[in-house]
Amino acid sequence: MTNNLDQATIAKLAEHLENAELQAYEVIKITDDYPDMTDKDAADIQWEIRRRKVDRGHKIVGMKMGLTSWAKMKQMGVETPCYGFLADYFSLPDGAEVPFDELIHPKVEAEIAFITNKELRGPDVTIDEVMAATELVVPAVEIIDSRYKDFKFDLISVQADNSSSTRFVVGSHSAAPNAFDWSTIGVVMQKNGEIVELGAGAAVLDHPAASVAMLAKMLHERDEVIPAGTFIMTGGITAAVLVEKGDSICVRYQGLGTVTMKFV
Ligand code: OOG
Ligand code: MG
Repeated sequence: MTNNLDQATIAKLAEHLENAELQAYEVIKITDDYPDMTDKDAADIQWEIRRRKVDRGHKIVGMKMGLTSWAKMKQMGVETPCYGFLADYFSLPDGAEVPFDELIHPKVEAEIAFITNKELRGPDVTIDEVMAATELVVPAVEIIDSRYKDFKFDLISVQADNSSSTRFVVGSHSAAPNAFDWSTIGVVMQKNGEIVELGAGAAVLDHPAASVAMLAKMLHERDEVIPAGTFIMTGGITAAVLVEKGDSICVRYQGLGTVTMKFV
C-alpha cells in the first residue's frame, strides 16, 4: 500500500469531493486528472473526508460495503467491492420525505444491514464469526449519489468519493441473526407501485455476512477494525434504481416488513 499523491493533494481532493457532496453538483472523476493514483491514495481521501466531517461535529454512525453483488458490479463496470462510512445526517427515518434538491442523481438500493456486538478484526474473518458477533439484522435502503458526472467511475475514484454514500433508511423490523437464512431471504423493490427489482440475500457474495467479513479485511489493511456496536450495510442486492423528484419507493423484505420513502 503506497501513495503516489502527497498529503496536500489528498487534502485538496477530499475538499473537492466533499464540496460536491454538500452542494450537490457533479465533478469529473478524479482519476482523469490523477491517473497514477493508488488504492491507498483513494482510501486516504475517503478517510480525510471522514475526518473533516468529524471535525465539524458530525458522528460516524456506521459503515457500508458497495459493489458486493454481481448485479451492482455489472451495472457499474467494476469488479471489486468498495467501502464507505455513514455520517449521522445520512440517516433518515422509515417513510421519510427525502429532499431531492440536496442530491445530484440519486439511486436506491435494497440492502441487508448488520449490527455487531463484538469487535471483528483481521484478514480472515469467517461468516460464522460474523454471525457470532451480530446482535441484530435489519432491512435498510441505501440512497447512493456518486459525485461523478453521469455516475461513471472506476474503483479508485469511487472509493475516494466515500463509495457514493449519501443517505440511508432503516426499516422498523429487526431480527436475531439466526431468525432467517440470510442468503435466501427475498426482497422486492417497487417504484410508484410497480416492481422494478427483486432478488435474494445470496446476491451479496453468496451471504451478506461475507460482506461484513470483507469489510474487516479491507479495514485491516489500514490497521482498523470493526468495533462492537457497528451498523454495517452489506451492499445492494439488485441493481440500483434511479429516482426522480416525486417518486415513491417501497422495498418489501420477506418476514421483515417494508422500507419506504418519497423524493420531494
Ligand atoms: C458505488 C456504491 C455501491 C452498493 O451497495 O453496491 C453501493 C456506486 O454504485 O455508486 O453502495
Ligand atoms: Mg449500497
